Parts: sequence; C-alpha cells; structure tokens
Amino acid sequence: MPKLMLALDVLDEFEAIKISEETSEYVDCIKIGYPLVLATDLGIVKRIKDKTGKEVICDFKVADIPSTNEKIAKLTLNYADGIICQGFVGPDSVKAIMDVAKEYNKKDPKNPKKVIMVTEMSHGGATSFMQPIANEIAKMAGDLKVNGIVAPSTRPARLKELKEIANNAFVISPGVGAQGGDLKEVLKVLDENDYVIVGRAIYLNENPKESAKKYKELL
Ligand code: NUP
Repeated sequence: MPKLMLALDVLDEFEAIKISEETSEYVDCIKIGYPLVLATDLGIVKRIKDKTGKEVICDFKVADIPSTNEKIAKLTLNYADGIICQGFVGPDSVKAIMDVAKEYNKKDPKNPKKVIMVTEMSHGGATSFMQPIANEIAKMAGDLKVNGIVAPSTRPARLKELKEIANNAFVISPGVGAQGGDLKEVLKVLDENDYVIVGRAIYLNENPKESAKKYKELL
C-alpha cells in the first residue's frame, strides 16, 4: 500500500493551511512548489508543518550548476524535509544537494532530509526529450543512492521500468487524478515505501477532505 502525498499547488496561504489541516488525517506527506512558495514565502513550509505535523517536501525541480544547487538546497532544507531536483543536469549537480542534506543529517539524524530526483515527467511533452534519457537518469539515481525518484503515473509501464532501474530509491509518482493516470495500474507497481501524488483532484474538489479520504481508501 503506497502512501498519499498531497500536491498543494494553491496560491493563497489561508486556503493552503485550511486544506492541509482538513486533509491531514488522510495525507501522509505534503508537497509544495513554486506556486505556493512564490505566492507566500519559504516560511510557509514551517507554518504547514506546525499546523499538520506532516513532512513537507519542496518541489523546486532544482536544475543548476553544483554551487547554485548547493545554495538553493541549504535555504530549502533549513525548513523542508526534502527537496526535489532534476537528474538531467548530471551527477555533480545532484551530489551538491546530497552533500547539503548530509550536513543537515549530521546535526539532526532523527529527521533525515530526503533528496528526490526527477527521472521522467508525467506530462505528454516529457516523451520528447526526457523519456529517451530517463532510464540512464534512473540508473544514476540508484548509483548515487538518492532517497527517492519521481516517475510518471500517466505511464505505468515506464513507472515500473524506472522503479526497477533505480532499485533502492522510493518512488513518488504524479499523474493520478487531474492528469488521468490509472490508479489500478499504478498500484500494481508501487509498494509501501512509495507515494502516489494527488493535487488538483483533492484541492480543487468542493470537499477536499472527502476526496483525500477517497484516495486514501483506494490506496
Ligand atoms: O513529472 C512530474 N509531474 C508532475 O505533475 C513531476 C512533478 N513534480 N509533478 C507535480 O506533481 C506537479 O507540479 C504537481 O505539483 C503535482 C501533480 O499535481 P496534479 O496533476 O495531481 O494536480
């Protein structure tokens, strides 16, 4: 049974806090990204954590040179439990983020920071340039021993392949709900260490709590 990760891409702090509190009974982890952080500030991570007690992952898809990745990771992991980065920039850029996480983990080994790397994205356009190199990116994820990878629920066969290649990494998988991914097929691939990411199908529902409950039960 994979866990449920709420993608909280709303643009208003009041709404973000309200939805995260309402759904927290059914949600295992909350993922926020540029939409909410740019609409508020990075401190929103702490405010959501304080209200819900949930882990918060920052989906910044960091994709820069190592020294810039390092700066972004230091700022982000000061608040967040994990950070999402792109793998296509290569191992040195990803390692820079992992080194920052290791420093934080030395100081606070009980709450280890997670580095999660995108392999192949879930939207249609990802088949143009990402898909042809995604297996190699997943192999790099396994070699570097990142904590997790992002792989698409919109393409369960690819999800399976990427999960197998990245072997020890857990998978967080977007695409169920608004993007039309087939949850039944996804559940054949993911296990209890993995996460199904659901955003709009929960936060745009007129009753986010009921929707989160429904997804939790389906999982
Ligand atoms: O490949 C990816 N696809 C994707 O949708 C990688 C992602 N990080 N995401 C994110 O997952 C996307 O930015 C959004 O935050 C979430 C999916 O949300 P929804 O389609 O369920 O609303």
